[in-house]
Amino acid sequence: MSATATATTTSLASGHRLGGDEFKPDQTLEDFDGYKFSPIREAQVSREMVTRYMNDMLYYAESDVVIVGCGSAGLSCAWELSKDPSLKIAIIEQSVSPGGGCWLGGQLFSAMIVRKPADKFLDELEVPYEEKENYVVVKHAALFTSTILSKLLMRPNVKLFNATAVEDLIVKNGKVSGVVTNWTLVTLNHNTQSCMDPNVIEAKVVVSGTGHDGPMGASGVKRLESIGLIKENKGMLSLDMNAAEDDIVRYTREVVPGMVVTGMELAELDGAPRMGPTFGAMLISGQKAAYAARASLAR
Ligand code: AHZ
Repeated sequence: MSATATATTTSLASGHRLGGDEFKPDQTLEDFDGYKFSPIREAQVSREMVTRYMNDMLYYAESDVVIVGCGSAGLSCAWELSKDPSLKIAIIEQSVSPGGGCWLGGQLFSAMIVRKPADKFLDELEVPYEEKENYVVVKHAALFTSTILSKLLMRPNVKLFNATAVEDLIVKNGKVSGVVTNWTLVTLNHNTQSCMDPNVIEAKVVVSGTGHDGPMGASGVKRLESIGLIKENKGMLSLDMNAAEDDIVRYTREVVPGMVVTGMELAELDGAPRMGPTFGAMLISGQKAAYAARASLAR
């Protein structure tokens, strides 16, 4: 055994705390012998899952806010909105894994840079970081994403529908009034089948946070352009961290009645530069989008 491994074993055996739980030095491998689970019927498992999902679909068919895209901007918006327990918030994420680009800090590197004063948002979530003069460094972007996700999903007024894509918007009299959804695997296979109609969720406000252009990205503002509700998407500009982060927060707004846009989708709409791997603007744009959504709800 290496010197390092010995040192670790010693510190654990002397009662080192692991993830808040007390390490039990007297527990042994043999304690797992004969481990037996309580009995269950297969149909029971199925019913537990199906009833919950279907009840959620019934309940959220009319939501106060639908957030499209569960990246760092969408997540931050959902967190801010979820503080009001009277709001019913549905998050629609096309991927199986929520979090968008925020599982890594950039170019497959782990650390996440957040420029001040957005560190206050991390404080609120109790995400630890290393302090620098003008910015902070979270040791892994996944630490931010998993923390905000776990706190958000514990809130009773939030439902995440993942593996579900928003295919279109509901628009009535020039106001965005909800979204058209489908299982992502169905959305990806429309051209291989004859007809697979979607589902709908009505919403008083839609927040679109689908990121910059890509296979699904910027889908909200692209749809607004194709149905003539906005004139054009200017397209994301090349990288300038200092300009980009301030721009994204400044541009965060209700773009057309009933639809707020947040995060990098705004760079496509307004022709803002990209910022690359600095995340402060996503967090604060998400927060600001929550305030814009609340203002729209109050009208
Ligand atoms: O899967 C997408 C991702 O999780 C999801 N999404 C996109 N289209 C969707 C649709 N229906 C449902 N039609 C959809 N979900 O939206 C999420 C977007 O997350 P993101 O991390 O790509 O965007 P963001 O704006 O939250 O964060 C951008 C982070 C970036 S990109 C960047 C640069 O390129 O310079 N810099 C930063 C900080």
